[in-house]
Amino acid sequence: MVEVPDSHPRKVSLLARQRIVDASEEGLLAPSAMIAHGRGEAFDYLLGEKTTDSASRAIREAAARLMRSDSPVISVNGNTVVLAGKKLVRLAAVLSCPIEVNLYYRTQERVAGLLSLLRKQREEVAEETHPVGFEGDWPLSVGSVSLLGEDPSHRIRGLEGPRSMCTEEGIGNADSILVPLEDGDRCEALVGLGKEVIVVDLNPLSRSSIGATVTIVDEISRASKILLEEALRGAARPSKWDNSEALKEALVCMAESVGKF
Ligand code: PTJ
Repeated sequence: MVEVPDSHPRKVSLLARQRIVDASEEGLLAPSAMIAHGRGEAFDYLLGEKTTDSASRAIREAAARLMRSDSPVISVNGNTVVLAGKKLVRLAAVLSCPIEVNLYYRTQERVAGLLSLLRKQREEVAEETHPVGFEGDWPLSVGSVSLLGEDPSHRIRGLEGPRSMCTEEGIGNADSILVPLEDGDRCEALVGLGKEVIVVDLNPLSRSSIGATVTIVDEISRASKILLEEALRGAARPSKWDNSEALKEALVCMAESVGKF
């Protein structure tokens, strides 16, 4: 592991990269995980590696919808668990919802490895002091977060192959689903089933970004932290959300950063 001094302007990005490299060596990630990460980094560079006002609005909307849904679920893939697993465990504890490992490049070994990492992350989060604004028994709420995906007996209708495998109690029964770094076909199938699909994707032009109910164009680790804060604030109500407008705003932010030169 390379030492990165605190003064390095891109320290956060370099550490995230290292986490992806290490997890890849441990066999937790898809072979193309680094390509996906690199693509994300390029878009993030154009956003100035910060959460834009437009993304903040999308996060507020996402939190409002997740808070008010009857059966929310957080769907995670390899990159997401490695970059934002603990943050999403905290969010799941506040929303009282399960986390389901649902992979594009599904192998039983990777599902088992990612669930084991999530169990470790859940233990660590349970030992933390509760986040500001949380009322209740933090260790109990965190310990109650179900980690699903090992035995998927259900199928996402309208989707072929291993990507369609899911659990009934998680994605199967969910009415709203948070899916970071999602694939376009699955996003389309989930929307087709009448679910509210909240995507986190740095690429505003991806098929999942375009097909989602609410798209958060932000880096997953940053977005998860703010999602938690918004969920703890708990006051927002869902609006008549115009997702194409939000995507246009993200593209305008990127174009403006190009225009600075
Ligand atoms: O773990 P698996 O098997 O489910 O596979 C996961 C990956 C990500 C490899 C797989 O889903 C994949 O190939 O994804 P894509 O089609 O490359 O799409 C990933 C999208 O996520 C791209 O649009 C990236 O810009 C975006 N992205 C990458 N890193 C981040 C990100 N968005 C938010 N935060 C990130 N850190």
